[in-house]
Amino acid sequence: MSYFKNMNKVTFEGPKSSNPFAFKYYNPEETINGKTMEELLRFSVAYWHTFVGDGSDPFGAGTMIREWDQYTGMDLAKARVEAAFELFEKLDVPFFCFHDVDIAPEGQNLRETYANLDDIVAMIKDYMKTSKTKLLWNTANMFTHPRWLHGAATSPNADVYAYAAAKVKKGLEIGKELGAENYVFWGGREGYETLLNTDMKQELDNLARFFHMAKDYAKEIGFDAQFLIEPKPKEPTKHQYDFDVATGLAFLQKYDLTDTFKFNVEANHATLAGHTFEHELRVARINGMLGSVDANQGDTLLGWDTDEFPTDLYATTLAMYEILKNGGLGTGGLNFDAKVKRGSFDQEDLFHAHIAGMDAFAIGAKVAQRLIEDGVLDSVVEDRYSSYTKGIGLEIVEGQTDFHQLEQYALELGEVGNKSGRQEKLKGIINQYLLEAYTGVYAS
Ligand code: XLS
Ligand code: NI
Ligand code: NI
Repeated sequence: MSYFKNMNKVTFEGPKSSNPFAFKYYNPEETINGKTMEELLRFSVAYWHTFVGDGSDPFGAGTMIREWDQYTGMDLAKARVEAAFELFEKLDVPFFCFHDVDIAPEGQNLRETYANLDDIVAMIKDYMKTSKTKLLWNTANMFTHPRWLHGAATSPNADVYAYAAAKVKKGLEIGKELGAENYVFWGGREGYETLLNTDMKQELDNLARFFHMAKDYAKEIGFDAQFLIEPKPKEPTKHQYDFDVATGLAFLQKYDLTDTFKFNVEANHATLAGHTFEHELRVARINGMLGSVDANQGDTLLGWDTDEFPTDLYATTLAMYEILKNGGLGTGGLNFDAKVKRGSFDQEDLFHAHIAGMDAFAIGAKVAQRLIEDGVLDSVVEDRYSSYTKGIGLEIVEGQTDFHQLEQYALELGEVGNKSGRQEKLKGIINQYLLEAYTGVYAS
């Protein structure tokens, strides 16, 4: 059965096209710094938002009109797989991602849940034989069901902890079965509401033990996917332990897990942490820990995870700047952890949203590559830090100074001179590069 009958395969038509169902900037075959856009951007569809999300919010019921919703239970799960692979093919995306509960309903008990998963995983595996779309990552949902109300691997209840371990064990087996390139841990309720009833040290120690056991089990079954932590500062718990990349990194360092994990950086989570998207990417990159990206955007006027499709070209440009400087994303990708707005309830809106997101990152990638090629920011940074390439600066960098020597040097200085940081000039230049992209200079 076809779920998107009126849709054809989306192809690249270029910036002059007025066909709403064509890519204007994302040309999978075009190369950027030696890689095709398809290889560089590694787009992924998020199963939960696109095939499960119904548009409900705290004030109202679901709004989405989805043909597969004529079914329930396992029939619905199967219909979603059919719809998913049809959409993947029509959008020509190389990857997808899911939580266990997105693909199959939970049963009365864990054994039944496993059986449901086994059925659907077999069906997905079958589809993957003829589809080019691969699994970027899977994960376990350990936040929706009431059993997780106090957390999963940080729950005060050891039975819940064991249940969580079983879910992740199964998830790792599924990842291996479907050839997942990464496995994600987003600490859905790994945090706390109040310190009055919380043993923070025990919860963090337990979380680290959990990650070590996951690592050991993946090794045992020969599942060599990259493990990823996805930081988020708040929501659903008031304080989440994986607050941001820097906090996550300190945790991984303390518990000897830096070799096992990298980060899955989500734009909207950066906003919630009071950072820019590029800040989080930069912290991950300079520490060799940038693994993958949840490509969405938040709304700075709203203090929650709105998970909008990414359309802000300034943000995608600065994000792609970090990704290109990182040499790409390795086994990671740009996963649209993004949902159509509640008022965009037609199935065709799923196409508009993904096309807009893919085009936004394609423009970002082209502009960022030009900024790098022209050394626009590098030359400024190089000049700005040039005092460390000679004289006293070089001695500082080479570790040849101490406070006595620096004091002597400072006493002889009189007053110091500084140079302008020129940030407005740089922002103007970035706008100029972006406008060149709009006017089609980068169209081919
Ligand atoms: C929620 C997270 C979630 C993860 C996967 O805010 O972004 O969707 O990406 O569990
Ligand atoms: Ni996410
Ligand atoms: Ni999120």
